[in-house]
Amino acid sequence: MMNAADLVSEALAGSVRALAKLITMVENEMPGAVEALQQLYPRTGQAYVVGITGPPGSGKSTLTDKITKELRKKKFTVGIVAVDPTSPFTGGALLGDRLRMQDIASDEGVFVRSMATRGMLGGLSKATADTIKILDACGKDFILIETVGVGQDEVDIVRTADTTLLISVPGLGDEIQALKAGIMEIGDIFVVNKADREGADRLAMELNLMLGLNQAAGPWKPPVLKTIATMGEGISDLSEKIFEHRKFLKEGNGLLSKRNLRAREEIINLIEEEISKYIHKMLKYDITFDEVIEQVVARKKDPYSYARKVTEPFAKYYQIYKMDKARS
Ligand SMILES: Nc1nc2c(ncn2[C@@H]2O[C@H](COP(=O)(O)OP(=O)(O)OP(=O)(O)O)[C@@H](O)[C@H]2O)c(=O)[nH]1
Ligand SMILES: [Mg+2]
Repeated sequence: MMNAADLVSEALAGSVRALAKLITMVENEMPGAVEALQQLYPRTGQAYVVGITGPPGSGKSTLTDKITKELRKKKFTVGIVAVDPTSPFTGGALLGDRLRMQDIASDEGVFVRSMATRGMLGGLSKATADTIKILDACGKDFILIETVGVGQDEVDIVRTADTTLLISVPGLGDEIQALKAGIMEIGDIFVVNKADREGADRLAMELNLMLGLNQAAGPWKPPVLKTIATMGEGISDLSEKIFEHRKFLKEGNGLLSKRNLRAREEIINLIEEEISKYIHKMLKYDITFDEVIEQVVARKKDPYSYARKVTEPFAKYYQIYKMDKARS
C-alpha cells in the first residue's frame, strides 16, 4: 500500500487515482489519513463550496449536473460530492447519479465522488468535510455537495457550504411544512425545481411570503428561483445568483465569519474526539474497570462520582474548577 505522503504529492500533481485513494483513506479513517490531511490543510481554503439539498427525487443530481456545466463554461474546475446517507445499499441511487452525470464524469475538469454511510467509522459530516478539503487542496475551484435534506447529519453537512441551495418541488403535498422544520434557515437560495409541473408558481409565492416574514433575516435576502433542471431552464439565472451570493459574502464579513465559526466547531470536535479516544484506551487497559462496573451495578458506587474521578486529572491540569469559581 502507498504511504500518505506519496499519495498526497501524486494527488497534488493531478493524479485522479491518488485523489480517489486519498478520499477513501480519509473516509475510512485508515492509517495515514490524519497525516494526509495535515499536509493538505495549508493548501485549503481556496475552493468555493455550494451545498445542494432537498427532498429525495427533487432533482438535486440533475441540477448539480447543469450547474457544473455552467461552471465549466467559465473554465472553473469542479468537485462533486454526492452524499447518500439514507440507504445503506446505494447501488441504485448512485447508479442513477452516474447516469445523470455521465457527460460531466468524462470531463477531466470534474471529479465526482459518491459517499454513503455504509462502512463509515466517523460521522458522515466529518468525512464529507474532509473530502471537501482534499478536493480543495487539489485545486478544484468549486465544490458541489448534494445531500438529501432530511436529518441532522445533512444539516451539518450543508453547514460546511458557503452557499446553500434549498430545493423544493411542487406537488409533494406539504412542502412548506417540511421546509419549516428547522431547515429554512440554512437556505441562501431557494429553488423551485420541476417548474414544468403544476403548482410551481404557488410554491414560489408561498416561499417568498415565508421568507418575507422571517424576522431573523440578515442583509442577504434569499431569492426564490424556478428551474426545470431537465431542460436546463433557469440554470444560468441560478448560477448568477450563486456568484452574487459569493460576491456578497466575500465583500462583507460573511465568508470569514462563516469560516471562523466552522473552524471553531471543527477544532472543538477534534479535541473531543482525541480526548474520547484516550479515555476509551485508558479504560480498555484498566484492569479495575470491570470491578468498578460491578460495584456500580451493585449500587456500592455511583457512576457520577467515578466519571468525575476519572476526569479529575484533566480538570486539575487546566485548573477548570478554579476558573469556574473565579467566574461565579
Ligand atoms: N419534470 C421534471 N422532472 C425533473 C426535473 N428535474 C429532475 N427531474 C427528474 O426527476 C427525477 C429525479 O431527479 P434527480 O436529479 O435524480 O433527483 P435527486 O434529488 O438527485 O434524487 P435523489 O438523489 O435520489 O434524492 C429524474 O427522473 C429527473 O429526470 C424537472 O425540472 N422537471
Ligand atoms: Mg441525486
